Amino acid sequence: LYAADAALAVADEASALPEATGDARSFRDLILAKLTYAVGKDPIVARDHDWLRALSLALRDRIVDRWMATTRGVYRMGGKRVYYFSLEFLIGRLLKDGLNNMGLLGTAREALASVGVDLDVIAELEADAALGNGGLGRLAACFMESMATVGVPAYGYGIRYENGLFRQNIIDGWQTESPENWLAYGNPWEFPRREVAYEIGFGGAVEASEGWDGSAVHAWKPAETVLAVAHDTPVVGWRGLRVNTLRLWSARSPDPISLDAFNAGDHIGALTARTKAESISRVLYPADSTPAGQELRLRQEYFFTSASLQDLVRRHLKQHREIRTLAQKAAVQLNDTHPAIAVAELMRILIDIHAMSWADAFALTRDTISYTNHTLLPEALESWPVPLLERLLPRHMQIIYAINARVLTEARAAGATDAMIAAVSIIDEGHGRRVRMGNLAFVGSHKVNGVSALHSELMKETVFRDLNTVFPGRITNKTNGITPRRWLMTANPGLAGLLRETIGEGFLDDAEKLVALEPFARDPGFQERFAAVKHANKARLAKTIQQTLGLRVDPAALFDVQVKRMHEYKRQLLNILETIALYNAIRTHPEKDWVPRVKVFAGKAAASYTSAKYIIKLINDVAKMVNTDPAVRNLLKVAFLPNYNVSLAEVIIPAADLSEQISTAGMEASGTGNMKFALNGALTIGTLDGANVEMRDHVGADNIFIFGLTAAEVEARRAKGLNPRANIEADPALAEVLDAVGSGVFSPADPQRHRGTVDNLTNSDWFLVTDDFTSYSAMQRRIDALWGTPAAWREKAILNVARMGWFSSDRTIRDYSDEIWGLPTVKVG
Ligand code: F55
Repeated sequence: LYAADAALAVADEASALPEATGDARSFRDLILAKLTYAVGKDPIVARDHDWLRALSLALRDRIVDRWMATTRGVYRMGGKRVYYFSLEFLIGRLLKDGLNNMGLLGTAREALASVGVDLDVIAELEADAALGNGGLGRLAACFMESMATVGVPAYGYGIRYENGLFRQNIIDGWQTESPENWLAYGNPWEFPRREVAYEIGFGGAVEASEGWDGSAVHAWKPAETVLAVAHDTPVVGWRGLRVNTLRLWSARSPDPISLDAFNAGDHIGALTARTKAESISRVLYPADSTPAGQELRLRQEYFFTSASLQDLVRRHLKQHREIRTLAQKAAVQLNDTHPAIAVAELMRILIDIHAMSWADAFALTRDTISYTNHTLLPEALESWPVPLLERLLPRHMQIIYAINARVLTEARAAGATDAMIAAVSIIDEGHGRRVRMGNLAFVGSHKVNGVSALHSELMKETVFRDLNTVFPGRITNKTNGITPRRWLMTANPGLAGLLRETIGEGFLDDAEKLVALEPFARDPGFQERFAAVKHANKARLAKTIQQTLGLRVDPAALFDVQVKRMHEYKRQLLNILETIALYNAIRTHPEKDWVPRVKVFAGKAAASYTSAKYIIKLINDVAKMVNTDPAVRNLLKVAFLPNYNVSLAEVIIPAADLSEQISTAGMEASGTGNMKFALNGALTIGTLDGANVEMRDHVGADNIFIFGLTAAEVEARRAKGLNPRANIEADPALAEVLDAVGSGVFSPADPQRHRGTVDNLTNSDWFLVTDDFTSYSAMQRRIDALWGTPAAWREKAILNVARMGWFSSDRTIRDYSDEIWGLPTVKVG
């Protein structure tokens, strides 16, 4: 008898607990064994955290069986593997998603209930792994799950940050940041691999000598070395059929302590080398679109890129013996330019270590690597000062110059003008000499992709125009997607259950089968049940709002939601200004039958992004006034929820009626939150930007609320000169709002507080808030009108769910596999 069984027998007598049956019984026994022998707790005294750990370890055992089977199978097949290089993996919690994919959600619930533990309560205690900033990091996490699902053998490579994205606190309406400590209770999902460690060099010099055939041989002698140690996390695909690996690198010092210094009494100095080395994997940069210019960031980029390339080359040689076949067996996908130094590092490995010729090495590098771009904003394109690269990575700088010389010669031969040469060059001569990482990634890749149809077209016209001329056909589009396992099944079990009852199980394996729902869109009985699920999700969010903000909101109101990173181009400001206009209108026209609305906001601003922080403060200032104004009669509430992360998104998104996707057209590369909302039955108010354009094509123009200038119109207006004053003059409601904000109506204790925000809008308005305000406001009133006809609203919402299947990241991954990686995929299920 297990000690755990004995303890349980005692507990069982004390209270009448439901009996577990069948699978749940054996799973309960596994949980109890973990609790006893791995956690070291008697069930009688175990706390919630202990149960969470025990359950996670029990689930992990089941996953590991499949993991080894997958890994063995992949090895035996001898085929190609994908290596997804990303400085960010915004994975969130893994327990429920893992249970769901393993088909163990019900089993685990029953097993725990039989020992008096509530799965939902302990699942909430899991730390949210926030190893990313926003969409780019979350996309990497969705892709990992989809690659396991559709049978793409893949490794995700990144950094095991000790501190993920900062925790956001809202104090008196202002954002403050504090460190996030996701590893505080340990991490049950990871396996440290101390034996898998690589040396990563920095600094030093390059020694050139003559090889046996008279050619130059280069040996880089780094001045410093850091160790990269692997930590592996299994990534389970749908139905647990395949399990891939997320391998995150942790930095360690080769000499943990200087004993000489320590013995001489310098106890702190004895640790400085170690602290410096290990700082590389200490913290995620909260950069979000503007790259951090620090040396540490470049060290992070090279650290994980070099470790990952060393690892995959070692794996390749072990299995295939021959470096020349690398591109047939390995596809390296660069998630933005953060790992772009891979181009130079792989060249260095091939030339300096494997003695390959330049031409062969470059062909092999290009055939192996491909690159995804996530932004066109010029200020967001990564570049590094030449002197910094020269000092930190001298051999790579040589290689970059050599690549550049050949690319420019090729361009010249193809007829490039001086201006084109300057644009194609990896070295930017315009702003002090800098290495353009986008250009390096582009020339070192066989395919370069954007993340929505519009974005990929704009890439060809803007940042990569000349590179596209010199290398026609290299740019391709891969519209983003989201995993329906996490974003529908796990986050919205109520809707997933209703869909199953209505259209059967097919959509679970193939999200495009959601179209089977179309015939039910007008069915009153189905509409009722659909609305009931939404209502329950809204009641849950209302509870969260009450608990975190002490604000009561009515689940019957229209829940209007904008959650995403705080950024001027995403235009949370447009939303809050329109909210103020509505507030004014409700007070001036109390007789009208206003639609009760709850405006929900959440999102982090980069710590140094002052204007974004002022927008957060403005939202909170407005909330304070609106939420307590009796004249509003509860028709309008404003809630800013602190610390937006994946776990909070899982509560907010299923509860939304209206999804705000209102970026200045041409500026949001794709968006992925837009897809999550629509899949969960929210209607979208949005501009023709990013993937909104394709969402309109799929759900139908009648089922999405598009307003505002197009990307071409935005460009034209900027070219001819913006005129915000004219826009303000033309719309009295807007003028009134700006007057109120600017004169301190919402900040009576500090009337000047929002002056800067208003002045910026009045004098420059780069993001065209005043240009789009009027059409946005008009569209909101049309939305009010539709809300008044629930059957019509519900029909549109249901059609959104039915038609969003194409935005599954399974489809995206199949597209990458077919058109970039050259890999087969399998049917799911
Ligand atoms: C993080 C660090 C730096 Cl240095 C630059 C950018 C980022 C970042 O987080 N970018 C990001 O999230 N970009 C987003 O990528 C999504 C996935 O492709 C897109 O949907 C979204 O439009 C884009 O803004």
